[in-house]
Amino acid sequence: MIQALKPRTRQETAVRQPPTHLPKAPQADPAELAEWCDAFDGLLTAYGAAQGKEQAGALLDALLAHARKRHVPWKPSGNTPYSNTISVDEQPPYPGDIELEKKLSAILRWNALAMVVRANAAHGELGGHIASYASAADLFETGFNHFFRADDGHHGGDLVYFQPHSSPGVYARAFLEGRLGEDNLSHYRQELVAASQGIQGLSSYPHPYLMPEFWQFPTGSMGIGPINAIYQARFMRYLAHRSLADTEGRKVWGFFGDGEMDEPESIAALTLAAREGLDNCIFVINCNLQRLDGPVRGNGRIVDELEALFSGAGWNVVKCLWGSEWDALLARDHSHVLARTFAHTVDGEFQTLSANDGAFNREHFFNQSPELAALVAHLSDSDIDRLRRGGHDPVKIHAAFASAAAHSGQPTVVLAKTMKGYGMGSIGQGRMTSHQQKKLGAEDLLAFRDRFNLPLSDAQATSAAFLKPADGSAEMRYLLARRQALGGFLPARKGQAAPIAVPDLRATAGFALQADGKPMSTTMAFVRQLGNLLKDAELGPRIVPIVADEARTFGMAGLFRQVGIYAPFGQLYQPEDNASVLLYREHSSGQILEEGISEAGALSSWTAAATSYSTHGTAMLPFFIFYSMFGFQRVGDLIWAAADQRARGFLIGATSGRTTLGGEGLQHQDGSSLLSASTVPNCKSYDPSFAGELAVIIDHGMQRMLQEQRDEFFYITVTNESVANPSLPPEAHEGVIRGMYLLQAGSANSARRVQLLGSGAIMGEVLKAAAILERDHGVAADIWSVTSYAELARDGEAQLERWRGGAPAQPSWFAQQLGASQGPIIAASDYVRALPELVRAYLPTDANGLPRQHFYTLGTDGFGRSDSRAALRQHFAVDAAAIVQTYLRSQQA
Ligand SMILES: Cc1ncc(C[n+]2csc(CCOP(=O)(O)OP(=O)(O)O)c2C)c(N)n1
Repeated sequence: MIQALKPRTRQETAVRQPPTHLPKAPQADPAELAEWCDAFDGLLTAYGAAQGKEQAGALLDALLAHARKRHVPWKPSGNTPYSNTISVDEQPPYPGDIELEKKLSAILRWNALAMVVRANAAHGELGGHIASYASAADLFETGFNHFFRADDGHHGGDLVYFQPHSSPGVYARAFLEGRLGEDNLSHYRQELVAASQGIQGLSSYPHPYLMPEFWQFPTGSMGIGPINAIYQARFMRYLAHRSLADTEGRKVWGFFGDGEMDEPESIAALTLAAREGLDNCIFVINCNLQRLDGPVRGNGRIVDELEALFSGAGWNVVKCLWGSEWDALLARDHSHVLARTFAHTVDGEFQTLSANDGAFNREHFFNQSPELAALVAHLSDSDIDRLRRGGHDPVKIHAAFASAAAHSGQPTVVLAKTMKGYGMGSIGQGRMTSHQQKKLGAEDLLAFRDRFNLPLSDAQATSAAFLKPADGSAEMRYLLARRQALGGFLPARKGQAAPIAVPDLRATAGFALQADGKPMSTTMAFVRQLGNLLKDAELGPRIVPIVADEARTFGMAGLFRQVGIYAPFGQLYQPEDNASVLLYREHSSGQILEEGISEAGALSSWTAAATSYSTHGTAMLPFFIFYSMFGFQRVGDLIWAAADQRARGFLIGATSGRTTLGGEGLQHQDGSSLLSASTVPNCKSYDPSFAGELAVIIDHGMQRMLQEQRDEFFYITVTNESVANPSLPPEAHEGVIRGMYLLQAGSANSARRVQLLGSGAIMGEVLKAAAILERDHGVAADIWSVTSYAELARDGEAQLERWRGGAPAQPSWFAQQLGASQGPIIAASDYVRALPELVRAYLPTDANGLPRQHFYTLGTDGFGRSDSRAALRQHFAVDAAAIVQTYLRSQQA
């Protein structure tokens, strides 16, 4: 029994965040107050319904300004009353057939539940969720029936980010739409078994990688959906401002949980959305007040918290808290007793109320005061039970969505109050454990059937049979007609866009291929090549340079003038450096996305651009350049999601390696990003040493992504250390791409040989070590430039895989290159040893299958330090001396 709703101690009241916005005992003289209120009402009436409100608002603004002049320290609260934002008189007529929609949503609820129950009956460990969709169903359905536009060839379609664990509901709908069959639904979370039978199984959450014709946006990791959705909406504006795609009228809808809003990424970009006036972005937060373990804010009210947060960030907030059944009660609540009681009820109590029946609600909520009890005296307990929360009433949801969709100048958040596990009865609705509920017994299934009046026999219900109305039935005709009116089905993902011609490599990177020993860093070479690519008439406009406040660090300031920084409202000031060639130029059609200090934001922009070929049918080529340590380490999960979304683009990890960024120390020095990158299946990662190698890799990436339309992306590390760049002969190009090539052969006439493997920042030490070995020890050193241990290892694994499958053994590229070599192999890397260790399994072998040569790896394991490059390389034992020493010791072993 809850000790519900009794007067609180002062301390309790403080914890419960007493609302400041509600009518309470006036401090002012009542007569005086009444006069003020009369005058205010008079103003409203004098100007008529719509204009009256504007006038009243202007008056309040003016009064506030006046109060401030008089130093009255009062601020309006960030909260409005705990009621629906759209009043009954503002509510548009409902455009749908409520009864048919009710029947359809009952069927969808059932099929979503049946999918999870059946999967878990077959294999107890499969998991899945019922309670989340049960609470979100009406929100989704109102969207599907009345708002979500699909791509019909004219309107490009809305983009919907679905709450991941509510995906059974989306599958259930696709089943009724005829896009999925019973065989698919029966293989929910059984993708491998399904594939072995030639069936498309259903992925647990939205995964475009696994269901490439269905899901568009991966949302399974909480927080990724919200930040990606905002940057997607922003990217649509970017495309339009740059005249690359017509995104007018298209919306991004993001459906997220109230618990999910605790993730930092969920709220990281709220101010950006408001600042850029993204009225094409609508968030719908399903405030079922619960997360996995329990209440989101048991001792407070999440709706109030989110309202203050979003409105403070500059969003339009629409609250949808109470269903139509409350209208009459609220209309009669002249003394505001109901409003005051809501305001004193914390979410922990609202949850308990949702888990119990009408009698309980009467006793513990309405019977708190005689006045409140009187308000519901005419209602039976069942009537009280039927008082829905706003997020379960399509009429209220529709009003909220319509107002959100029509709102201009700001993004909108709809805060919809629901019940977790709605309709799941005593086992699921509002229970602490509802999130985990996935196995339902016969009684529970029958109760659910009865609760939603489903046309199922006992046998069908207890066997969790899927339910589909007959073709041509009123339900099916309605469902299909609604989608037809909105342009077709969604989600639906496209896999191709028109290819883009890649400019000739010699034209854009001749300087790098024919470097003739010129000193430059790979970062400089990258910026120069990018500058040239930007000038290409076809490809240039499709390039999206992205930085997170480090363009100057990487020598990219010249691009500010060349292509401009995207700023939706242009540049409203004359920049301080107006006369400079490196002028900071902002423009509404600027090309660079300057994201400020938000790698998460920049990565989200990159994802939107890198998937534009699919979402907008316009291929783009993003280059996000960042401190390599703040990529895979900092926003690795966003990169993983981009990989899932089949991103195509370049990530450029600059100032890379543990020792090139001398003075910056432990938190900046990266020894692991290439290792992380090697674990992302569709990411190809490279650590080039020279400008020519970099140029070939970029060209190769563009061919694969833009021409061949392969769903892969490239991570390339570049350094800020200027080195002498050899020219790159054409015959070396294949090796650069496949992971290694012979950079320099040691002298032919020496009996003693060593194979030195170098890459990226450490290549200079390898070259020095080779010179020392030749000069001081008479050892011929063959130098191999390893551009990618990850690609070498993948190739080695692919050969092994073929061999395991019965094909004759073939040496990997790594083994082929070193096959005829002599002497120990020593690899030195600016990354942890585990990176070069990736290739150990693929060493050239003798007749017994054992490695022919010793293989030693030197790397930068451990925390970085602030010191010079030379001191750091000595400290990590990756310098020339350490390489020479390793060789000499190998000869004593
Ligand atoms: C980054 C991350 N952390 C944890 C989880 C596991 N998880 C999945 S759903 C969930 C609770 C979600 O609560 P809420 O957002 O309120 O949604 P509801 O199911 O209540 O609608 C958690 C913790 C996850 N998917 N991603």
